[in-house]
Amino acid sequence: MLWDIFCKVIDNYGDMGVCWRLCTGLATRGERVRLWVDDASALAWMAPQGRDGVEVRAWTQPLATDGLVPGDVLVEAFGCDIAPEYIAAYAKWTRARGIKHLWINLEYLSAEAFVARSHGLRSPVMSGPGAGLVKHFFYPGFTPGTGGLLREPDLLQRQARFERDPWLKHLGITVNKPRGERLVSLFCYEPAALDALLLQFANDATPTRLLVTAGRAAQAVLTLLESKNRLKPLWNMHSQLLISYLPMLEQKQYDELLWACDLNFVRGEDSLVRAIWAGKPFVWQIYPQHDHAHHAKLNAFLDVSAAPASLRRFSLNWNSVPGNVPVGPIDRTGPLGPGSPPTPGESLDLPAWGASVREFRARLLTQTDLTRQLIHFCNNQTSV
Ligand code: TRH
Repeated sequence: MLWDIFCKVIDNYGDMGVCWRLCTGLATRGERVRLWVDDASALAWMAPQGRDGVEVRAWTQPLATDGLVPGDVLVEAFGCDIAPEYIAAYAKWTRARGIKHLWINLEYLSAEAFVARSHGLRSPVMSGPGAGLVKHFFYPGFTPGTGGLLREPDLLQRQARFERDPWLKHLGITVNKPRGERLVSLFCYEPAALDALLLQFANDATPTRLLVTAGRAAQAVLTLLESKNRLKPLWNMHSQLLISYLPMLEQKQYDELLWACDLNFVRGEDSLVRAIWAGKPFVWQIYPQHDHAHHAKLNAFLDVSAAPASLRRFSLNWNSVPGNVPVGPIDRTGPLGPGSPPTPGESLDLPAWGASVREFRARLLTQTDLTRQLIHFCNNQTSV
């Protein structure tokens, strides 16, 4: 089949990141894809080599549809409002040939209960150039009855072949093994608890090398360090925290970064899924929404992933969910009661966090991946 996938870049990298993974996943399974995107600039670092079977096209306004033969499947990523010119062309094309139309609305990922209820629902289009067509809602998810998660077929084999030391060397990162350095990746927005986290690492008995991803995470750390070093120059006096700044990585390299680290801080949507597949302890910063809808979404994820109590607390703090204290600085004595700062063992209990993510991952690996589910879903639709 030929797939037309529409993507509007709202902010950050997730819109592009998810769409690109879907495109390559479809191409891997022998499908042909056109990715229509209003701003393809991130692909220059995310996927500089492109991908056979995936054609990237500019989503111009208006969209030039002269001579365009529409695809078999139309995917609207994250309710991006597909160009009306394209919808008109698609409706005309499918009607003229009496062929079935397949219009998929790919939704955001959530662990909330509504996802399983809403996955696959039909929504007749009542007005505009697509009137008379039907959209299908496709919800990624973590439980049976949802659309599943993006996962490439050779993921486990690539992970098994991965060698951390040469990979780190290639990126110019040296880890002081005799010193027992812990490797931590940081991909975040501007969490209020960032200051406390840096302090926690600086005071920890285990030294930490923090690999800070390019963009907002690096900017947040640099801004903080500027004032920290000025106001409290001795905050990291034993150099227990060492910081390296990463360039923009290709998407595949970003995955490898997650495999290489002992602890990953991830954000948004796509890196969350990749952190699960990495099977390493991780902390998620959810994309903040103005109406605080992300609080329920975060709790639903912590529930479905059966996060240990210490990780749950740490995550709520990292996301500054009201009623919680920021992570660290560390109370090395007191029992952990409501509102008291986490003790170090509990706040960074990597063995427990690692065991829980591996268990969750094993459960998710039994699910059919999103791309296969989507192809199956489209093959089984009969409406014309
Ligand atoms: O960038 P994000 O915060 O994207 C967000 C979320 O998707 C959010 O749900 C959405 O509403 C908002 O965008 C618009 O985080 P996310 O989803 O993890 O996407 C990051 C992508 O960038 C992911 O595919 C990994 C990729 N990446 C690289 O390829 N190289 C890098 O160096 C880094 C740091 C990321």
